[in-house]
Amino acid sequence: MLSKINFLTAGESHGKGLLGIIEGVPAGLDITSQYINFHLSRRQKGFGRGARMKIEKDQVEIFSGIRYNLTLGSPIGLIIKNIDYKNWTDIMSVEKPSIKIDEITLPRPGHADLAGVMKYQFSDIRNVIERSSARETTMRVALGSICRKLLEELNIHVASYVTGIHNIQDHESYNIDVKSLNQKADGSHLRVLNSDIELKMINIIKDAQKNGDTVGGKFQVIISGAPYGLGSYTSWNRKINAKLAESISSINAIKSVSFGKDSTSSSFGSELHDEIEYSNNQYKRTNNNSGGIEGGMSNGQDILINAEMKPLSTLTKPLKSIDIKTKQTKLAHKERTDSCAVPAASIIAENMACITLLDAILEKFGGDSMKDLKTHFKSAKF
Ligand code: EPS
Repeated sequence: MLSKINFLTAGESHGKGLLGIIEGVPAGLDITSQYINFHLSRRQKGFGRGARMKIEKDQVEIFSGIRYNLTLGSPIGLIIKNIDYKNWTDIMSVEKPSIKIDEITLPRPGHADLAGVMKYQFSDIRNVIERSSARETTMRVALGSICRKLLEELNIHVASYVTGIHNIQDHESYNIDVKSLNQKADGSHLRVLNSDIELKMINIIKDAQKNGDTVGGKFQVIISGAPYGLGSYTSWNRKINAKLAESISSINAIKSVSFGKDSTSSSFGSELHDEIEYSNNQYKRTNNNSGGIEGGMSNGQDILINAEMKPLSTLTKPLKSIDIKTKQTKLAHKERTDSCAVPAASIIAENMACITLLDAILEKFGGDSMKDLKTHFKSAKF
């Protein structure tokens, strides 16, 4: 549902690497590969990641669209190589390999495997595994970080932290500015703000690893500095909450997205809605249960997005499945995997939010260059 930004990624998990193109970023934005690499490294962290993250050191090559560190207004092309590709050259060969490669025929419950082979009429599940892997989100973070850099120039900041792992939940509310929040979360093994529960969470992940199992969790993305009126109530496909929900629920293993206060249906209306006050020529709200969005529009408060991630579906203690060749009951296919990727998902969600928010900013304010955009943005009522 984006209207001003267009982006596309390509690449298989164990192929040569990832390609990304983003179009619609105004000219004159200062961006370096170091900035993008910093955000790529944030996605690679988190307790519970598997051996793959020790192999990859994600580094971007800017292929096009940037000259002397400034965007040209043309499509920006990025490349990120897979270091692990050297171990997969036959399995992922573009040409038919000279040696026989065994097909994967045991779909993993919860993964894209079964629906994928049925849809594309494949006999080898490898064809599905490769693109349905969360490796692809590396490029989304790289493209999203370009949008983030632009938002930062407008004093809009995007952060995230983990609010739950398995059955351990963080019920605290934090009153920290968004920049410090990210620094604190980046310093934690699990992106949690409450160090009292971090060890319990780590132990749950360790137990799951020992049992060949995986765990999911929850996180919150927080956006500060968004002006009034991103999105619109006028049509179903212009609502900013719908656009953010679409972009964040597209992240692998995300099962739900909500805004503001959790479980709003159990509150009375009188308890939930944020009363309106006025002082110093500004409207103020007593609370932010709405998560900064009312009527499909940003309302000048921080935007709060909650998301829930299911436990990953590749299990080293696999579930029952059916061999798609013989139709015999067997245990599902085992792949190297992560036991928990909630911290990584929260970084990916930050970056998907950046892309979506930039689209909404460009829709409302427009501008071919950063100079134009900043002039239009300054005229906004906060
Ligand atoms: C993934 C399985 C693991 C993860 C991968 C996502 O990869 P591998 O099969 O190579 O061990 O590490 O995530 C990434 C590679 C990444 O960059 O996040 C899966 O099946 O989705």
